[in-house]
Amino acid sequence: MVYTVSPEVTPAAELTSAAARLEIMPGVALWPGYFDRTRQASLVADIFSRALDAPFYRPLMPRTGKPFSVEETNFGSLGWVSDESGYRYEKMHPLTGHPWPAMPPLLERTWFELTGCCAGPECCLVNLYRGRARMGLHQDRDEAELLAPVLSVSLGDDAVFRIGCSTRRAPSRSFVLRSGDVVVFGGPARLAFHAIDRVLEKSSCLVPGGGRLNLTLRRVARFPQQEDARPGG
Ligand code: MD6
Ligand code: FE
Repeated sequence: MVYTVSPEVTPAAELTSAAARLEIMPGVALWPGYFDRTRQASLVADIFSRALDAPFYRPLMPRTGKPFSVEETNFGSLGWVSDESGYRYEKMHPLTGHPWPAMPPLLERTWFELTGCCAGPECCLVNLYRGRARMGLHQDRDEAELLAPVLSVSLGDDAVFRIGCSTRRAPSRSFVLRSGDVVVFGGPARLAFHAIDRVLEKSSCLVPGGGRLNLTLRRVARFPQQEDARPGG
């Protein structure tokens, strides 16, 4: 199946301040300022309120057990976790033992608008970057459904996002992700290595206490068998 980030999908006017869709490279689309300032502020408030039941924590690296510099939590039926035994999806928060809070409806709606998928994401990973936190070069590859793209929303401080291709040492390119930006990547870029090399501290005052939030929405389980559950279907 040939995957495309559907160009005919235009965001609902009431959700957005800008509808421009830029193709960064094949399979990687960026909507700069997709969420306006009001939506950004309400998303941040919503995230911290949901996180009262699922506190941010520092996951541990597989094998070494070294803590991430980023703090994380999740929303949705499955959360992405990491510890000495590896990366995986779990139904419960590792510290509270409770199910993750529900996915914010605005994010779920954005998923359907921008990905063209008919099946929703089970996971919203929330990354909180404070101080000099960063994220090393990685692939998102713990999902069973690699036909589904990954959608990410940036809030707060600007960050330098680097993306290459599916081999770690291939050349990469960098661009700045700003508050309100949405990135969707899939198809030929679904397994591209990517990183947050640095966050430009105090470039925004959106996040209480400073820093940057990133929300990464992922479809984890295989799509239902109908053709129309697939991207662009
Ligand atoms: C971040 N983002 O922006 C980390 N992964 O903080 C990701 O790791 C990411 O932005 C898959 C797709 C889009 C992303
Ligand atoms: Fe990622």
